[in-house]
Amino acid sequence: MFEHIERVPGDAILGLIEAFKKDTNPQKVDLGVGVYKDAQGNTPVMRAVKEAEALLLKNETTKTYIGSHGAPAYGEVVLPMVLGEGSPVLEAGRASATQSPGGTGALRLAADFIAKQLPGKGIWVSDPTWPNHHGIFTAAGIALHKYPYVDAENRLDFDGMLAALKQIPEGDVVVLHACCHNPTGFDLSREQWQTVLQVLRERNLLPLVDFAYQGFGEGLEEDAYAVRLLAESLDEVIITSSCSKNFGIYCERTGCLIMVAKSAEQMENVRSQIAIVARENYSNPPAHGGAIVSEILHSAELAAIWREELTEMRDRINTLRRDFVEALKPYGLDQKYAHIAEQRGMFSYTGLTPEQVDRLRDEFGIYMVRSGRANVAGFSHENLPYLAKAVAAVN
Ligand code: PLP
Ligand code: TYF
Repeated sequence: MFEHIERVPGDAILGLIEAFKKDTNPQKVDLGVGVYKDAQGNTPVMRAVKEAEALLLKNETTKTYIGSHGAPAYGEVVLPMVLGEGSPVLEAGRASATQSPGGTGALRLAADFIAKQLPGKGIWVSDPTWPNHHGIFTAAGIALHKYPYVDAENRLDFDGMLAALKQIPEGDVVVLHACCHNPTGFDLSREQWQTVLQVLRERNLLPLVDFAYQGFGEGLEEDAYAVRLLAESLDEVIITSSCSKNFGIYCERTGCLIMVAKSAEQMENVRSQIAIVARENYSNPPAHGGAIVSEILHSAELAAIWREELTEMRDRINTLRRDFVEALKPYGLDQKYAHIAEQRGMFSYTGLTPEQVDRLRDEFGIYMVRSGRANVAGFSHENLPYLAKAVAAVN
C-alpha cells in the first residue's frame, strides 16, 4: 500500500537545528530557527512562567476537557492584551476568542473557516512570508497568491505592496504580519498602516492579521497598533495571536484565534462555526499553556514580572541589532548593513545571498536560513566580533 510514497525533504528551518547540532566547530553560531536566546545562548523558562506553573501544580483540581473555545479565563486576558484595555471592539462585544494549539493552530482554524464559510475567496500573503503560511492555507484548499514586500535592494517595497493590494479581487483575504515581519524584520510605519487600511476598506478585503511576536518589536501596546487600528476601523477582521514567543512557551502550544465581526450578534454566529472547526481538527485545545498565561495576566504581580522579562528580551535584541552594525564599521560594511538596526523583531533579512550563507556555514559554522534570514537573538556580545569578521570575509 505504501510502495508509491515518496520521501520529501523536511522543513528547511527546523532542519537547521539538526545540522547545527552535528557541527563540531567550537565557534559555531546558530542564527536559524526563531526561538529567543539569552546571552548564554539558552532559551530559558521565564520566571513568571515558572511561578505560574508552581501555582497551577498546587491549585489544579481537574484535567477534564476545557471546551472547543478553550478556557474562558484565557480568552478574558488575551482579548485585552491584543485589542487593548477598554477597546471599543470589546465594549461592543464584537470579538470572540478561541484558544488554539499555538499561533499555527489559530491559522489553521482561520484557514478552515475561510474555506468553509467564504468559499471561492483567495488568500494573499507577502512575498516572502513564513513558509508555513503557504502550507496551512493550501492544505485547507484555499487558492494562495502573493503580494510583493521586499525589493531587489532588500528594502521594504511598500509601493509594490500597495499597488498589488489595489488589484486584489473584492472580498479576498489578505494576510498581514502585525509586527516583527517573519522572515524580513521590515515593519510598516503607522502612516503606512493607515494607507493599507484605506485600501482594505476601498477594496472590501478581509484582513487576517498574524500576531506572533507581540512585545518583541517596540512594546506590547506599540506592537498592537495595526491590529487595533484595523479591528476598530473595519467590520470584520481575523487575528491569529501566539503566546509562544512572548511567554517563551513554544512547546506548550498556546495561541488564540480572535474573530472580529460587525455586531455582537454576527460574532456569536461566527463563533459557533469556529467551535465546529476546532472540534473537527482536535476537539479541545491543550490546557496547560493557556492556564499559564491566564495565571500570569490575572495576577498584577506576575504580570509585572512578565512584562519586565519581555522588555529585557526586546531590549537585548534591539541592542544587538545596533551593536552588530557597529561591529561591521571597521570593515566598512556598516552602511551596507544599516537596515539590520532598523528592522524589528527576532528576524533580519540580512541581504546575504544563498552562496554567502553557505560559505558562512561551511567556513565559519554560522547557521541561518538560505534566504539570508538571521535570528538576531542568536547574536551575543561574545560572538559579534566573530560574526562581523565572517560576514566581512564573504563580502
Ligand atoms: N506566524 C508567524 C509569522 C510565525 O513566525 C510563527 C512562528 O512560529 C507562527 C505564526 C506560529 O507560532 P506558534 O504556532 O509557535 O505559536
Ligand atoms: O520561522 C521560524 O523560525 C519560527 C519557528 O515549521 C518555526 O516561526 C519554523 C518552522 C516551522 C515551525 C516553526
